[in-house]
Amino acid sequence: MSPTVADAPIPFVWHPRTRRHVPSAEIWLGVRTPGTEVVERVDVIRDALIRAGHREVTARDPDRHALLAVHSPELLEHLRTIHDAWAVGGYATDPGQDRVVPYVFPTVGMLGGLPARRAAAPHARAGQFCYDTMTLIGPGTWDAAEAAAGAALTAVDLVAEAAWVEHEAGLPRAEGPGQVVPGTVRAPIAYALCRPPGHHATREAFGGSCYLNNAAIAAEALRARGARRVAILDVDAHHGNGTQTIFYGRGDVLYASVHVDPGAGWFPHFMGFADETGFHGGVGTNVNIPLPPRAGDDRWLAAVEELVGAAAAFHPDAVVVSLGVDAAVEDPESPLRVTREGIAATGVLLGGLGLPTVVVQEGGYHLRTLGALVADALAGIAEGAVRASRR
Ligand code: SP5
Ligand code: ZN
Repeated sequence: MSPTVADAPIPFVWHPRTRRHVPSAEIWLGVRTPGTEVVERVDVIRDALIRAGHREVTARDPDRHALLAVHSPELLEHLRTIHDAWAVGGYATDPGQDRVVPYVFPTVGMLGGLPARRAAAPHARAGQFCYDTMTLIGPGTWDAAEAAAGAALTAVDLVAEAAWVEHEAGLPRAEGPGQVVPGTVRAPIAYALCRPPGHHATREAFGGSCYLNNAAIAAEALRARGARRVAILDVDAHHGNGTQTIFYGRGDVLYASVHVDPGAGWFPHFMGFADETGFHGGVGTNVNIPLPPRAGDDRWLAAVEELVGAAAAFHPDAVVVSLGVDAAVEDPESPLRVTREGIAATGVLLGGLGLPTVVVQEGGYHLRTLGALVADALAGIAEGAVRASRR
C-alpha cells in the first residue's frame, strides 16, 4: 500500500509562533536531560507536507471561550503569567533556573481533603498546575501553546466550511453554514500541525510535554459547529490521559486510544488501562487498548481496527485524530515497533470512517523520519476517505 496525495491534498494549518516554545530540557529523575519536544519537529513535518503537495494555511488566534470549553480559567491564567512571575522572581540567577520547574506537588495525599490554596510563591505555584518535572515553561511557551490551539481551531473551521460547500453543491454533508453532519461524499479533512502537543493536558493541569489539549479543544469546537457526537481516536504511542479525563463522564464524545501499556511501566503510568471505560453519562464511551512494549504492525493495526470499529458503532458526526507517530520503531520515546507502512495503513483505517476529520499532531520525536511518517499517515487518511466515499 503506498497512497499518494496528488489527487487528495489536505490543508495543513500552523503558525510560526509554535516555534517560540523552546523547552531546553526535561528534568528526569532530578537530572537535567535534553528536551525531546524540540522546535525542529515542526520544521521537518512542515517540509515533508509541503513536498507532498499539501496546502499550508496560517492559524488564526484561538477565541477565549474555545479554550474555556476545555480548560479552567486558573490553568489558562497560570500558563499565561507564570513565566513572567518567574523572571521577576529572579530564579534565573538564584538558584540559576530560567525555566519554570516545579518542586512540590499538592497531591490528594498531601492535602488530606482540604482544597489547594493558590500558593504565594511562583516556585510553589509551578507544582499546582503541572504534574511532572519534564514539562518546563519558557518565555515563548504560552505563545506557542496558544498558537497550537489556534491551529486546531482553524482546522475545525476548514472542515466545517468544506462540509457546507459540499452541501451547497447538492451533496448532503451539512445542515447550515459551518455545520457538520454526516453525508455520503468524500469527507473533508484538515490537519493541524500543533506544537506543543496536547493530549496529556487535563482541564486544570498539564504535563507530558503538553500544555493545552488541542484535540479536546477541536472536539468541543466541532460540537459548537453542530456535530452532536464526536469521536476522538488517539494513535499516539502514549495514552492521552488528559483527553480521557476531560471527556470521561461525557456520552457525546468518545475517546478511544491505542498505546503502550502503562502497566508495563510506561508514561503516563497511572492511566490508560483497558478497564477505564467511562463514568456517569460517559459509561462505555472510553476505550483503551494497551499494547505490550515491542508490539509491531500486526498487533497495532488490529488495535486500530478495533478503535475504528468502536468509533463507527458510536455513530459520530465528526472525528478528531490525535496523530502521534511515536509508535514508529525508530522513535526514541516509545518501545513500540510500528513500521512506516504500518503508519500509512493506520491512516487508511482512520480515513475509512469516511467522516469529517480534524487531524491534530501529538508526539513523534525521531527527527530523521518524523516528516515522512506524518506525510504517510495523512496520505493514508486521504486514501481511506476516498475509498470510503466509493463504498
Ligand atoms: C505527546 C507525547 O508524546 N508526550 C510524551 C511524553 C512522555 N514522556 C515520557 C518521558 C519519559 C522519560 N524520557 C526520558 C528521556 C529524558 N529526556
Ligand atoms: Zn506520545
